[in-house]
Amino acid sequence: MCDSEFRHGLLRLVSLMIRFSSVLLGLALFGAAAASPGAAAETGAEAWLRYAPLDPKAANNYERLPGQVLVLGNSSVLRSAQQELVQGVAQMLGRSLTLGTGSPTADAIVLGKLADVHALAPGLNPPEELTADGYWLASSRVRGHDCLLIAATTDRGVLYGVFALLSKIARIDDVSALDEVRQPYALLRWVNQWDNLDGTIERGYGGPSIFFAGGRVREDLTRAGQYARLLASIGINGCTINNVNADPHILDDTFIAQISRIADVFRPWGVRLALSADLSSPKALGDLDTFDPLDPRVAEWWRKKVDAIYRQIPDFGGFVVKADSEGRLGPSAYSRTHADAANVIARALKPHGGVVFYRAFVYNHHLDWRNLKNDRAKAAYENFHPLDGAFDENAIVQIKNGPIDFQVREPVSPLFAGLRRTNEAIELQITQEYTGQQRQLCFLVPMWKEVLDFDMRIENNATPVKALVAGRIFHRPTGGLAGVANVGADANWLGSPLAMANLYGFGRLAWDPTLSSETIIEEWTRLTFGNDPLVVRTIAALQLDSWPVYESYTGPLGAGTLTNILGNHYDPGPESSEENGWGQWHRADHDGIGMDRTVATGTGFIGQYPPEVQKLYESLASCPDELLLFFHHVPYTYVLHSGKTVVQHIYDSHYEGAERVQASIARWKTLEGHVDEQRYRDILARFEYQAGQAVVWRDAICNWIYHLSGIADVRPRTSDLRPQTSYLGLSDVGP
Ligand code: GCV
Repeated sequence: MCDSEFRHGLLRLVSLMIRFSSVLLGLALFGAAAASPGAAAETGAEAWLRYAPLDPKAANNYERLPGQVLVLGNSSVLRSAQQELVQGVAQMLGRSLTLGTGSPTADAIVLGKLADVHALAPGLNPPEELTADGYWLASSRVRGHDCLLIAATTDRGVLYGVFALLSKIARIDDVSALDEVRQPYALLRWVNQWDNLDGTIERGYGGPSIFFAGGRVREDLTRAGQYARLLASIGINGCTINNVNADPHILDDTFIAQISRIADVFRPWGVRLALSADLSSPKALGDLDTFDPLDPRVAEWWRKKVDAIYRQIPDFGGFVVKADSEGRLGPSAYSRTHADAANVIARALKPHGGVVFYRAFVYNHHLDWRNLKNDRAKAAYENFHPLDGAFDENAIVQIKNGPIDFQVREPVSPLFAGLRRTNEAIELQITQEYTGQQRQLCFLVPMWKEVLDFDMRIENNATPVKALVAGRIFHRPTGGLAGVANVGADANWLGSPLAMANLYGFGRLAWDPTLSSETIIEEWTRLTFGNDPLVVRTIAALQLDSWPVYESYTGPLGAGTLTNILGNHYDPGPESSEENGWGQWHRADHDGIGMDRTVATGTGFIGQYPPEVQKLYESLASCPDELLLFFHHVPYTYVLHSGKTVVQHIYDSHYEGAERVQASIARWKTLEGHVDEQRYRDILARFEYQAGQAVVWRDAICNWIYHLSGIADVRPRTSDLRPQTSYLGLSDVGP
């Protein structure tokens, strides 16, 4: 054994001893807490709610945390808040909080709605007015005792405040003198699940459904309840549980009773259950001979159906609707508009406080690819902009972030600026359909930040997408963010431990889109892997690099993810985009590449943006390199702002991307002994697999572009990287 091996072995031994002794310490000190899921093998099931025991030095910071918890009021959400607090404090600090009632008899953590807090301490007021779901954390004297108040206007807000306090403790933040108000940026913060009733999940990569199996709601809904807890911890307040390609039978009367069981396990976490509905349901279920939204019988059908749902699920959130899209039936069957379709459902929901999210993902997938003026990107705006103002107040148009379909890089959808008298929500995709399907690392928060921060310059004013979707610019009654999550029954929810940063990040951005990617990933890493600075630094950096890295070997210069769009959306397959009606064209031929979407010579798509943005994209001089091929068709020899030709950029970025993934392996290996063995090995294997996949992509795309362009790489290169596609049976065969 050489010296360094010996030192390494010794270090590992010491680290194991430390971990062993802290386990013993944990067992001795924390009693029941040590048997908690957080102390068990790290499968990732607890995600960012591990509440791992703090080391004694860190725990000392919380010596003065009150030992009593007082809950003002009684509801299932408040009970969750109390239990969460007791569990978190026990696991992290090894202290058992005592439960009090009435008024504090010792220093206490006081949980309750502001009105109830005022009954105890009339003079106490937050520094700013609390809106729905916002909370106030404050250190204050109450009836002679030092108290930590967690107050809100709703029970749900109190629960959010408890999660915030526990997150601070887990990240060793100071909680000794708090006076902070946190308010959600947008009212509606939902996740969508694309679960089918047979238990499969469309574009799900984390195992089968936690809700359905064999055409029924699962008997055991433990995971569904745990999911709601995770969602609540990041401020998500609604969840649709079934695929937007909806099976009409979800609305069968007998099925609603089953679904109400899922609502029951969501309710204690303040998560409203919602459903995807098929617009043709009145006819498809055999009740009527039509689903024409303007037929009074159809309106009556929806009203009765919705009333029946609310009888069983009083806090039902509403519906998401996909219509006239990818073969789904829609209002066009009766020459009606999308507003007619949305409103017939919205009106049924209105008396109960429900909402309908109507998806703008409407396009013709039989477009004539030979017509260079055809452009799928134009579809959402063309369909919905003329209807601005025609949607009811509780209808929301749900718009995918980009005009195509969750590609690795797209400009923002111009429709965000095209609706001023209509509620909007942005749809982001947490499940990594086109971005590595959780087998490859791609932290999407930086991409989402770019979209949310993008300034549409409506009437030459600052009008960022985040403010538009929250309804802040045009003073809309509601709006928000929807994330397609698709968690499954795998222990770690999304099929990969590092991918959970995307779910966490979605929730944090929906709550506060002004948070930076760096802040979000640091929070997530500390909560998920602990506070070891090396671990935090390394994982945060790997995550922050991962989107540009993935883009560099899969989707250059805005051409779209050059994947097999007709099959698994995962392997390289640039030829599959062309010569079909799906409209994910990159128009690569022997002379050049890219879609001409200019007003001057192309499809005219750019004309859908407000003037300042049009100007930015229309001109080659100002169009950013990363979106060049989305907006322009150029010869391979076209010189980018970077000084490289397009073709050379494609070669270089693919080689660099593959090298950077290879380098991730070494970066990850620095964490051996700093991360629990189970997750260390799992993630290492994933990086090794990804390094192989990056080589597969590099070689496929470089060969393709060479054969198309006939222009050789100026640096003829070979690589010593070898594809490693055998990991965990994840070959290059897609889902
Ligand atoms: C649920 C893309 C996906 C489909 C998805 C669709 C949508 O086309 O590949 O699986 O369908 O988007 O968002 O409706």
